[in-house]
Amino acid sequence: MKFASVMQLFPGCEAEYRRRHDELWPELAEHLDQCGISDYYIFLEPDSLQLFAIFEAGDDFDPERVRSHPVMQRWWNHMADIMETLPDSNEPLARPLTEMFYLA
Ligand code: RM4
Repeated sequence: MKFASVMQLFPGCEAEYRRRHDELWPELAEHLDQCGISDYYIFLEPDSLQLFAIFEAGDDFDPERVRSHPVMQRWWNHMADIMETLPDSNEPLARPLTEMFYLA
């Protein structure tokens, strides 16, 4: 199934956000893969700077497994200066999206 959410980038950080993802740490890619995540896209809406993320994962997908790994924590610390995070941590604020339509 697909999992979609919206995150918020800070103004002027578009190029830096792309650069960091172009250099995604191999150990983070490995962790996401081991959590069953594939076909992971992030799109930017350039006016609002909203980041639309969507990926594929199995029905047994466990977000807590993604969240709790040290490499995920390190990546979120690394990204926290350029995107909106939760009040008490560096985890990005990711608002889940509801599927409204699908056409195969
Ligand atoms: C994003 C954000 C997400 C992460 C991706 C790889 O900017 O940190 O949580 O899954 O990077």
